[in-house]
Amino acid sequence: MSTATKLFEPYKLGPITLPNRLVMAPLTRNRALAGLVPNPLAVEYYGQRASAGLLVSEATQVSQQGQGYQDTPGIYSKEQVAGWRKVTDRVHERGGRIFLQLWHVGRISHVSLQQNNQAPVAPSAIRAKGKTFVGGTFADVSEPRALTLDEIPGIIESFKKGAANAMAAGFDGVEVHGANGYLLEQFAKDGTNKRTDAYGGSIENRARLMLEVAKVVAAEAGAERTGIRISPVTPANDISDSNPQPLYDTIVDGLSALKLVYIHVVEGATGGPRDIAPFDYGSLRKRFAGAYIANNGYDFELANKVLGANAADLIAFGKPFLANPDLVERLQRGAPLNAPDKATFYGGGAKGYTDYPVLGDSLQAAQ
Ligand code: 8OZ
Repeated sequence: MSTATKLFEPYKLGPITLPNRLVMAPLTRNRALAGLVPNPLAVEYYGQRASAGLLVSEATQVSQQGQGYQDTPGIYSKEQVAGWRKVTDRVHERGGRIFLQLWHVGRISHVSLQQNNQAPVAPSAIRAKGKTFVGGTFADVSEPRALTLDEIPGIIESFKKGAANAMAAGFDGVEVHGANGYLLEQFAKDGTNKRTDAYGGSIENRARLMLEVAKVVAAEAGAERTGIRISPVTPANDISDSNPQPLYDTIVDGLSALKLVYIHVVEGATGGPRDIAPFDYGSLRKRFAGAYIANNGYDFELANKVLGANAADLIAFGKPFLANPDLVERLQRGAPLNAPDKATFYGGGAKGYTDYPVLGDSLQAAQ
């Protein structure tokens, strides 16, 4: 336990000083209320976790079209902005910092979530093998339709508006969701993108939408307050690419040129094995001028090892933060961690959301 750790050292992320290197990863919780407005319980949930170096919100759709699961919050209506404002106020009162994750699911959706039961949109009309949670149950995702070239500016605009709304709601910055098989990754990877226009074919063309979105979001929020999440080799949501290394080398070169403040990299299969496919993450770190946030299956030991080797600047923890509001303190003290309860990850109320105990609680309970 006496191993030196950088985990609790401060880090300067653009204009913001983080008190430690722990990031709370974005976590989908499906508890938004009518109008897809953040639940008042979300105020408590994020506030409880304010000791993280940086919180990243759950994935938040930039438009109705961008929604793919029931009860996920949005950032496109006045009511949603007002709901998020309560979250950011609470996090700031508790001394924390929070970015909002901007999301468009693309083909990972269901007609019942779309305006007039229309088909979800995608780079190409290829249905994903997979399910989404909708109407209280798991259903096959719907057959998507291919976006026309003249619809693409509207997609970019929806991310721009989402970034403006997030900043109006008091977020410290935004993270573009470019990972886990959703729209921007569907354009980037060749298993889902069969287009023959400027957004398909070559690596440059497939990277185009992610980079154009990153550019407008950075112009809106400030590049020094804009990060992006990517997952070069994940198979999540039936995504695949025949040659991810040059694709992501190119994407990260583009992101570095845009001066984004961080890349948040899901290493391996999202929520699964880290070694699912060979990939040189060091190449991304070398190419990118800003911070490298490493994610996926990290524990205290691996975090120390990777920070110690200077292979990452920050480490994002998902399930450990979900189940341990005081994760920073627990790791500092070498205290045991609460186990996450899968049954309450998605949907529901306070149970499994705001009722995970902090260290003082368990001491009291033991007395
Ligand atoms: C779990 C369930 C639904 C969505 C992601 C936004 O994987 C998600 C997600 C995770 O990025």
